[in-house]
Amino acid sequence: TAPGQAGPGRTDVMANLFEWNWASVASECTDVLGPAGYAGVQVSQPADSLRRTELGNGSDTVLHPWWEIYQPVSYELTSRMGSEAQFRAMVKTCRKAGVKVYVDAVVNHMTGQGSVSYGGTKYSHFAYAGLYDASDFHQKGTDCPSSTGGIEDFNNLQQVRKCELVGLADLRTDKPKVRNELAAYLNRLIGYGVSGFRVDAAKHVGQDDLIALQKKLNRTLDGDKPYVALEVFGGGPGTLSPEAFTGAGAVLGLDADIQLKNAFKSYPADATGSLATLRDFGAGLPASGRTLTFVQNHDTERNGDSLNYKDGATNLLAQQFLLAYGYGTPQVYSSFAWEATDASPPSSADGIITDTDCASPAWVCVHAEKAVTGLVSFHNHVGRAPVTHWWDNGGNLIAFSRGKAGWVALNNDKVPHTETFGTGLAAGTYCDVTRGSVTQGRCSGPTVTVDARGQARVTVAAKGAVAFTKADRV
Ligand code: LAG
Ligand code: CA
Repeated sequence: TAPGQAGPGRTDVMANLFEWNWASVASECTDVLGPAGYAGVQVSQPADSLRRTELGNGSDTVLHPWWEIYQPVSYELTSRMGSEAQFRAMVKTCRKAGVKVYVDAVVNHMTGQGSVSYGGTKYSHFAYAGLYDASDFHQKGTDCPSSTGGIEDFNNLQQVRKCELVGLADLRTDKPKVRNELAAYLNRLIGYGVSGFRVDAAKHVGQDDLIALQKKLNRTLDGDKPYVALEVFGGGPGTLSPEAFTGAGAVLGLDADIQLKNAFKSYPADATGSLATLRDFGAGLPASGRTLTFVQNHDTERNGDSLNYKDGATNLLAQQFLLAYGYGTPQVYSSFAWEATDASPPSSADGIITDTDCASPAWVCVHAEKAVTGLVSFHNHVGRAPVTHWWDNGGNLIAFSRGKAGWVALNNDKVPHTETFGTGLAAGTYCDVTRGSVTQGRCSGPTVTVDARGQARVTVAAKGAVAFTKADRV
C-alpha cells in the first residue's frame, strides 16, 4: 500500500528526520510537519544498539558516530533517541498532528562489535540475551561461501544474502524462529501506531524472506497494510536489482537521487548538468507508485551519490523539483551538519542525542524552509494531475503544469531569466508559494498574473523557482 492521506489536505509527502531524538520529532510534527501538510515522517532505527566505549585505530576519532544505530543488540526501544515511553508518545503526537510515522527497521543483521549498548542489553557477538544465539546466524563455510565470511562480491546472490555486510552478524531470515522474533518486533511497533517501515539492507535479506516476514505483519491502526520501502542499491544484476524487488515492497529511489545530482550538478563539480533532461525523469526507473524518492539520504549525502545540504540553493531547487514533478512518493531529508563522514549527531558525551535546534548551524532543517514547504503545499494541491505544458530552454530553465491544477518554473542558472510561459491555468493573479502564502485572500509574497490565454510573463531568479496552484489565486 502506498502511504495514504494522513490528515486533511495531505497526500503522501514524507519528511526523513534522521537521528532526531523522539521529543524533537514529536514537537516538529505538531509545530511544522502537520501544519505544512506533510503526511508522514520517517524516524531512525529505534531498537537498542551498540554504544562504543573506546576509539578504534588511529584514524578513528569519533566515539559515537551516527552509524552506531545500525548495530542493533535487541528489540528493546531504549536508544540514543530516547526511551520507549518517549518513542510511544512521539508516535501518538505525530498521528494527532495528521502525520504518520515510518520506522527504519534493521532486519538483516545484529551488531558486529562491542558489548555495551544504550539500553543496557547484555550481548556479545552471536549471543543476544533472550533473543538470538549462534544458531540464528549465517556462518562462514556452511552458509556463506566467501573466504572471509564477509560480502566480497556484491553480484553474487549467495554472498549478498548469506555473508556478513561490513562484519555485521547476519540473521537467518529464512528460519521460522528468526522470522517470528522480527515479526513480533515490527508488530509491537505497529501496535504503537507505526504505519510502515524503511527496510535497511533489504537487498541482503532477499525477496522471499521479505515477503514471508510481511505476511506475518498486522494491519496498522488505520486498517492498512504497512507501507514498506526496501533499501536496494542499484547496479546489481537481475534478482539483485531494485526492479526485481518491487514485488516485495516499494523500493528506495537510489538511482533517482543519482540522476537528480547529475541533472542539477554534473561532473566536473562546477558544471550544472541540465534540467531539460528531467522532462523524462523516471524513465528507466522503478514505477512511480513503487518508489520512495528523495534528493538524498544519510548514506548518499556522505558518499557523493547525491546532492547534500552543502549544495545550498541547488539542493533546495532539487527538493522543489521532486515535490513538483510527481515521480515517486517524495521524501525530504533533514538531519545534522557534519564535516567528517562518521561525525556524531549533536549529543551528550555518552552519545545521547540532544534536542534539535533548527536555528543552530549544527542542524539542517531542509523540510522547514519556505522554498520547500511551499512545494509541499503545491504537491498536495496538484495530486495526480499529469505533467503538461513542459517548456525548457534546452539548458537549466524549465517550466511545467500539473494539468490545470498548478504551474512551476525552476532556474538552475546563476542568472535570472524572464520568459512568457503557457501556464494552463485560468486568468487571474496567483501567489508564488515559494516565497509567500495566501491568508484571508492576500499573498504575503510576490504574485504572478496569468492572462486570458493562460500565459504569464515571469522572472525566475537565479537558482530560484516560481510556483502556484489554482488554490493560490488572490
Ligand atoms: C545500510 N543500508 O543497507 C545503512 O543505510 C547504512 O548506513 C549501514 O552502514 C548499513 N546498511 C548497515 O546497516 C552504516 C555505516 C557503516 C557501519 C554500519 C554499522 O555506513 O560504516 O559499519 O552502519 O554500524 C561500521 C564500521 C565498519 C564495521 C562495522 C561493523 O564503519 O568498519 O565493519 O561497523 O562493526
Ligand atoms: Ca543477510
